[in-house]
Amino acid sequence: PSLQFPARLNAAVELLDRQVERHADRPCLVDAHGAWSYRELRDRVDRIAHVLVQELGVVPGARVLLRAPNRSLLAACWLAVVKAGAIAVATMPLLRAKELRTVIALGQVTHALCDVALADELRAAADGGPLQTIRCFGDPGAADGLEAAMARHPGPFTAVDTAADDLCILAFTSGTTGVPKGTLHGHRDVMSACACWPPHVLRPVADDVFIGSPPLAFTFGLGGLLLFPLSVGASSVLLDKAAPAQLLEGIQRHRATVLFTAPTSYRALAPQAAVLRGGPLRKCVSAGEALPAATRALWREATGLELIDGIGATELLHIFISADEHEARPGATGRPVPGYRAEVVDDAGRPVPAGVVGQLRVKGPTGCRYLDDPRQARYVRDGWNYPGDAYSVDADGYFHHHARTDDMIVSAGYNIAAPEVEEALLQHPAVAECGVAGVPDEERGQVVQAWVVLRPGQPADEAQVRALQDFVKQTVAPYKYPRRIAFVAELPRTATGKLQRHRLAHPG
Ligand code: 3UK
Repeated sequence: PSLQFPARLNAAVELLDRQVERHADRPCLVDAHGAWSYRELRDRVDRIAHVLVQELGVVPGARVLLRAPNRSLLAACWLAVVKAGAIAVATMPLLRAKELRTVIALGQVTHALCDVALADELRAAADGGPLQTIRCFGDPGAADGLEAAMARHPGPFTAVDTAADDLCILAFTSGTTGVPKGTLHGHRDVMSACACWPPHVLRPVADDVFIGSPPLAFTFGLGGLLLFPLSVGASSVLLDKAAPAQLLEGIQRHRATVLFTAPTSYRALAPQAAVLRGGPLRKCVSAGEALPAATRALWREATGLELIDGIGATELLHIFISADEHEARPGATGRPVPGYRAEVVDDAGRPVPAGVVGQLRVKGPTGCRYLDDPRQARYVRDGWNYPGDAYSVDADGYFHHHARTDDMIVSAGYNIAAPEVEEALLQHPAVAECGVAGVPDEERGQVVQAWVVLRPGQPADEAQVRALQDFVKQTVAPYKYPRRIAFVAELPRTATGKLQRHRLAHPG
């Protein structure tokens, strides 16, 4: 990919203003409040940018927190912050005051644009910290709201003249374990992400209609539902709620062609997804967690579509190993995306032979700087990012995910990857969802335990336990079978929908 960008670069200008020059009246964003063309989105963005600069005193480099469910106005706020040369700190709607307080303090956040329905938690979090100015939206009648302020500022906003490496994103990792890391990205990173995975793997066109579940505050959603559709002049449907039922309804109603969601969501959708067969939906992207081969098969059987798997990370902005629908191999994530190098190395940093499990490391145009963090030295070495995953590479150069490094169970001297045991259980028809983790054991150090959500009507009894254990023993090496199984109603997940395996044994 060509990754040559001018020294002065503003991602909002590249992604939005350039498209307005080409197709001002094409559909751009759709949400529950209506549809905006590219021209209409730019009009909203420019009004918000005026409000930020003239009324709220936002200066280049200021950190502006954003907090709302997915909707067009949130996307406009994000673009306005970037156009004004400031740094967007988008936060997951599910975050509570305690977590927001950490984001505000670590990120030195001074301003916020917030959905009025989510403002109480933010006000509580702001108390006593650097965040001085909160402007709410979502209540168009409010005299002091963002919409009223936007009405006072018609007319174009001249983008702040930013350097390509000026920062525009501060994003926090999902933190399946431990304190989230703050990752920083610049305007060039945003444009590089748009130049690598989308044209080489997804290959979207201007007529595509994007839809999906990840929040815009998660860079998976930011790329998939805003940056990538804008970069090709396509349109995007933003759902404020994207549980399987709403997602399925949205795909049909808006005739979506490109879908972004996580493996658990594909698994939950699959039983009703046959209605999509033969329809306009043509590309389905799975990321955020390892894609079990069983889920890939369920989706193919229901819809006739082969999932596009890709591993991305907040610190790398978006997907860096992936395979398109023609090159996909069950059980593998794919190969490095053009523009990226990926390797699997041992503890001394030496590449391991084919088939051997080691640490994944990645180098590419979107590798990040971290917000001041003592862990920086562990996660970035010699320009390589170490996202914390155990991988192997096969003879054809396909990368196979084994586990997050924290999700390796060591039992009686064996290394057991929790996702591999989950994958085996998911092939059993009684299992809706499951999570696997190691629990302490006198004799073996750790033993494998599974927490299983059964499909409706399945008995949660001893016979079921034995049936599942036998099934795993026949599917993978018998020493990996879950010696303990607990039946539960739901599994602990992060705000981005990832399974928190460390919380399985210690809920709450
Ligand atoms: C895991 C995967 C196996 C992996 C993300 C797409 O998930 C994203 O970012 P996060 O910072 O988490 C990164 C970690 O998640 N992971 C993600 N995708 C896969 N594991 N197969 C996959 N396909 O442990 C990785 O280190 O929350 C995903 C785009 C942007 C993103 N930020």
